[in-house]
Amino acid sequence: MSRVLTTCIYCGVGCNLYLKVRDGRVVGVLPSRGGPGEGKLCIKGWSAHEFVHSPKRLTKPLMRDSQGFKDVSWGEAIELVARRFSAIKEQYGPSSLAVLSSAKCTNEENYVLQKFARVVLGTNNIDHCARLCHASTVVGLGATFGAGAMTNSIQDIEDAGVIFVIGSNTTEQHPLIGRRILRAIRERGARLIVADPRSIDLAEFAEIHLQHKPGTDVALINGMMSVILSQDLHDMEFIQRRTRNFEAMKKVAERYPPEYVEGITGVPAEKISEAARLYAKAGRASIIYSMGITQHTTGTDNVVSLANLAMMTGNVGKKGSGVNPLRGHNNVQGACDVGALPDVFPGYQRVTDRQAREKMQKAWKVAELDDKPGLTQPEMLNSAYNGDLKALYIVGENPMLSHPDINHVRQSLRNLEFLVVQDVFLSETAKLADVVLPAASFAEKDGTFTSTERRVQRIRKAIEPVGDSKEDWRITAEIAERMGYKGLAYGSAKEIMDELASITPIYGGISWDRLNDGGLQWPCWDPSHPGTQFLYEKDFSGGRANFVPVDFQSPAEEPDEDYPIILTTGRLLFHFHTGTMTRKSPTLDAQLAEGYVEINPEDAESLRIGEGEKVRVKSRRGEIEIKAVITPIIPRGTIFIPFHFAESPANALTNPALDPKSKIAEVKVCAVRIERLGPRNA
Ligand SMILES: Nc1nc2c(c(=O)[nH]1)N[C@H]1C(S)=C(S)[C@@H](COP(=O)(O)OP(=O)(O)OC[C@H]3O[C@@H](n4cnc5c(=O)[nH]c(N)nc54)[C@H](O)[C@@H]3O)O[C@H]1N2
Ligand SMILES: Nc1nc2c(c(=O)[nH]1)N[C@H]1C(S)=C(S)[C@@H](COP(=O)(O)OP(=O)(O)OC[C@H]3O[C@@H](n4cnc5c(=O)[nH]c(N)nc54)[C@H](O)[C@@H]3O)O[C@H]1N2
Ligand code: SF4
Ligand SMILES: [Mo]
Repeated sequence: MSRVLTTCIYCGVGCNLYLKVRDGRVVGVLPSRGGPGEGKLCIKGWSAHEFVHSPKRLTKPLMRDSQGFKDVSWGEAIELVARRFSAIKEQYGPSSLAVLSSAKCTNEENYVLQKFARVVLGTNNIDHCARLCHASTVVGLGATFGAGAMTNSIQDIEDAGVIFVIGSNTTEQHPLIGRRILRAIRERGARLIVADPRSIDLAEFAEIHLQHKPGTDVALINGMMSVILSQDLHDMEFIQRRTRNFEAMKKVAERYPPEYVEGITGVPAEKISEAARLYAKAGRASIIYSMGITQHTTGTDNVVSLANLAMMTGNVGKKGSGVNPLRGHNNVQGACDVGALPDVFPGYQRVTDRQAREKMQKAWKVAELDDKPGLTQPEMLNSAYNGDLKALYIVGENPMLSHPDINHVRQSLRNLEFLVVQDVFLSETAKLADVVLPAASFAEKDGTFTSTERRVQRIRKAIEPVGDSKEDWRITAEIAERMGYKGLAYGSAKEIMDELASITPIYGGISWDRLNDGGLQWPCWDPSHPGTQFLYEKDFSGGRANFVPVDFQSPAEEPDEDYPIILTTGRLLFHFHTGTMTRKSPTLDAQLAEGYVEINPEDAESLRIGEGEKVRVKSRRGEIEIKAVITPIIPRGTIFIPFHFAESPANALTNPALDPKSKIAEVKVCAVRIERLGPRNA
């Protein structure tokens, strides 16, 4: 038996683990003492190997004919993909093609894919699931501080006097960060504020639980700021020395006294004041947030509000403080960093900036690069729906379950002339493809992931690719070569990182040799730079940080007579997203094998719904049948459905309405109704 040190494939915490290997198979996992998990793993980490040898793994390329899918050789598959991409590019132009990249894949693979889109297809039409996740963080923290990433580090949480968790179910979704929060409370006397419409586990440990109505976060935060201003708890020294635009902020915040905010959020005014005082007097206060904040039509405004709150109290640029978006996928931070976004090259260098383009043209040895930002994910689907987008290359994403309004997604994907899906499993999306390409999993390749705390860490190949599957970057490179471009013919993933680092200033000092001892946190400017534990100690990206005052706006869809209940959606501990991997893990599947809807006991009583009964949930976009779980975790008038289960897909119901600033969809609020199916179906 041998063991290979690598990084967990599931969430953005980035725990280190060993894969135990026997006879060319991964047979188990052991935690590593190093890394953010400190020798511990959550149940997903402990079972991270279980999907690898699933009999359902894709092992051969598939091609669709009139009978359905048939196995084909790599040669045939690559030849067809290259020929069709080239023909569509020739006939309709580069912007008729698009690429969805993957936050499950390595930095090296995402780098290759964005280079493929830009250089070989000739378009900036590249995006990935960060659009559905932290697009509003990238825009909101970009506008206030300068960079859309955690300002501080995981270890920093334990230096905070007060921890303010808002819209993050940390103990289920980032369990090894949840553990730090609990340890900070228990061992260091940290005090906890939780703002979440649901009574999540962390709420039990909170001194104050602000249980506001979904979609009212801007009002809530403005309310806290109005208290801070009226009680003179703001940090005038910090404001004057390090920020701009305070007066405008003050004017807006003052319009939100807590009594007024109570009417919008449903949170008692006194609780809002108490939370404001606790946060402002902490000395060191850390804000931790995630999807409860970002996935709204006001997602950018929500993020900006948290930055405003932190600036007003001087809680940025020092240990134990900051505004900390918990990034979700194992490598969603990295996929953004290396340019799998339609408006930026690697390292957030803008495609509209001539100097940046010239630099990339030189590095990539091409005469010209597209100077217009490409399509975002929802724009790609709409463009396919309208018939403008003709071909889509989807790598490691499952929009048929993960995007809002999946009836629309299905029609859009069906409308394409050519769909290629590259995955480790035949996902709901792959089932619609013309060609399916089998990818090697994290256990079968080398590379790096960048965790939520900007830490670039190694993954290491433990076994040979399962079946005929190949590393994602090799597949992309073969398509490129077949299309006549040799610039992706790298010898190894390490070689890709060297090129990436050479043109990405924040990764400038990163090389594989330096990553063996715990990884490096960006910005890491040069080979002697030690990496950066927390941002903005001296300067913000633009010198000073900006207050951006924002007013409260209601969600796009509110309950009414026809659809009287608010639906919010999200995740559970045991499953990851669309379940492609976790539902193939016997350990995780045994914990929970079926989806459900959380309904408050009083709502259940008035609707005469019993525990475990199947109900129908309907929105303006679709309907599903799902088991009822009656629980006081969820407040009256709201229901919660996890989006993990294909049999009861939450995204058949959700609203695709977008935040105009970041194009993130409002999957955290829409209006629905519940119907009984009657005793026969119970
Ligand atoms: N087990 C597990 N872990 C995961 C994932 C997974 O699928 N499974 N996915 C990973 C990914 S990609 C991500 S992005 C993260 C997401 O991690 P989280 O954001 O923590 O997960 P969610 O369940 O989407 O939502 C978090 C909380 O938002 C609350 N909420 C709902 N509406 C509102 C609102 O209007 N305002 C506020 N303040 N809160 C609201 C919900 O009650 C919920 O408790 O998790 C990562 N980790
Ligand atoms: N209603 C609702 N919808 C949501 C959300 C919500 O809170 N509510 N959250 C949104 C968020 S935050 C996110 S991040 C998205 C996630 O949306 P997706 O990223 O689309 O969901 P996943 O199921 O994680 O899909 C990842 C795919 O990658 C495949 N894969 C794994 N490893 C590899 C590999 O090495 N190579 C390749 N090629 N493929 C691989 C998996 O089999 C899987 O099919 O969902 C979003 N959708
Ligand atoms: S906390 Fe996240 S990174 Fe750590 S073991 Fe669990 S899923 Fe993996
Ligand atoms: Mo996410």
